Amino acid sequence: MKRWQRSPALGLCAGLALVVSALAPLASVVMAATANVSETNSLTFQPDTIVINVGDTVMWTNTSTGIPHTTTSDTGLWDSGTMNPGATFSHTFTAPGTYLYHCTFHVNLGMVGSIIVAPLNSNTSFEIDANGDGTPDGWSRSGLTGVDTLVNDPNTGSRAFQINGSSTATKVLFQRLVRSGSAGQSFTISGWSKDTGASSSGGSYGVALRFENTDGTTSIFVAPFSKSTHGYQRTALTVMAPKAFRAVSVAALYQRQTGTATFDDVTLTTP
Ligand SMILES: [Ca+2]
Ligand SMILES: [Ca+2]
Repeated sequence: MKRWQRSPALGLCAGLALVVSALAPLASVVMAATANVSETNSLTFQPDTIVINVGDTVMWTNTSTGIPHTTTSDTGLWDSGTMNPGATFSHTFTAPGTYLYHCTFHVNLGMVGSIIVAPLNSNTSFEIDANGDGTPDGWSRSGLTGVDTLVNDPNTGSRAFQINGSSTATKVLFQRLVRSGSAGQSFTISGWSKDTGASSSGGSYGVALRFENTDGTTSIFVAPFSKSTHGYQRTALTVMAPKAFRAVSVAALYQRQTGTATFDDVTLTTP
């Protein structure tokens, strides 16, 4: 396992964060993906269930030869109105969740569909610990000890992950995704944390994104939390990959700190 504390880039977090801030406005020119759904002669959406990422767009096209359709959100989020053959309608999804929809004309004949808008990583709210070992399933430890564990916390769901500061350790709960890409690709990291006793003179405290670059180097970016006692606060940062990469990790980071930090909803998405 690669160990975060050996990364030469980690000490440069503050500087990198400044660089990221300068780059962030460029993220808006990076195109998100578009997923296509057909409205068919057989009174179906094809495919009827799709999984996309935050920021992606779904485009519906009436591919039938003579049947009007609609794409209409069950909750009123969007409504195409009547779409004749050849017509298209698009909607961009900006928040994770499951979105159900239907065709107004044929809902009683079963013409329904669903869009699942997913973060890139899993178990983001730390709710799942099927083996009961105190580590949220799908997440890995670096620098953590037995005192760093899941705790009962109602921020989102019923669990959050608590890290106790150490003046000498870089403590990281991370999830690694084997996902390659090129320089300039954008990701957004976000998360929530509350803290008791963090020190302004301590190390980094935040949600981190780490690229394993194809040239063997690593690049680390941190969306910081306040280094002080505070209730739940949210942090988020959009980052452009500085180099071609072969994997990315998202992490809760508590480096050479005092006190206790509790993390929840640590997510990696495409903006
Ligand atoms: Ca939670
Ligand atoms: Ca577990």
